[in-house]
Amino acid sequence: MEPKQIWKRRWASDSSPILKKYMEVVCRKKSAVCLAADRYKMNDLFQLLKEVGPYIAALKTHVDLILDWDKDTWKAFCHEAGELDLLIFEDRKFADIGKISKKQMGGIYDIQSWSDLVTAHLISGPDIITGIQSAWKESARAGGVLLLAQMSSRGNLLNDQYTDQVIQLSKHHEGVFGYIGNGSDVEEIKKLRQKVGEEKMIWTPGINISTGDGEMGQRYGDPYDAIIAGSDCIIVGSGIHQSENPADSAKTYAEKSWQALVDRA
Ligand code: 6AU
Repeated sequence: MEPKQIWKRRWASDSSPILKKYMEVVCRKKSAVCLAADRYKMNDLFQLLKEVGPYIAALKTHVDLILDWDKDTWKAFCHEAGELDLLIFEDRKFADIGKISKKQMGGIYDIQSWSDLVTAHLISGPDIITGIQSAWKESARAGGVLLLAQMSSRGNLLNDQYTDQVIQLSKHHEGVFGYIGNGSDVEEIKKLRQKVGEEKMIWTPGINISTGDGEMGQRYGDPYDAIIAGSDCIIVGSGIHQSENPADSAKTYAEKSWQALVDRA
């Protein structure tokens, strides 16, 4: 199936190059899986990427979790990810004022030079989107912001009213790629899709084939159900990287995600 059949209005809208790139990668690889690569050593990350890379459409990093990080090794890692036809998504959860968030896209990690996507909270107001986008522009790169509209963790403070405000303030901003939604609850995803409409992405963490509660207040929902409810990408961490065979698990999540996209179309 082609992106335009799967995503209809999201494909047809005159959207950012990153949005189109994501939809094309998903169709090429038949996977709407983003791996949350929460490993802490470069060797472990290289190993995971090698095993799982063919079955995922995006790689989500927390660059500041890596104990032996250095610039050159990271550059090589990003190059390998690029060779595997992936989007690189730094889950930085920016939250400061626009000009500081712009600076935080640089700094030691220089996120603006290698990321395709980043996460941000809208708590400081919409200038954060402008700040992040201007950092990418300075690096002559295109990128997209995923705003946290909901969260998967127990007791989080992102209530319905907050979600509404995030969407109202940002829905028409071309620098916004889409929203993070709560993958552990199909009703929440459906509500979010209604509020967001058809033009922006919804990506959902809190996904595991073993649904229920995870560690430290994390909650999990089913991969297939999340996409049917309106998610465009399932973000899976421990379900893949802590399984006995990460490649087999990634393949299973990829198949479920693709089947759900086809069934939803
Ligand atoms: O599958 P897990 O629970 O091992 O990993 C989930 C990943 C982690 C979190 O930092 C991230 O998803 N996450 C996010 C994101 C992507 O922004 C938001 C949220 O509400 N819940 C959540 O778990 O790397």
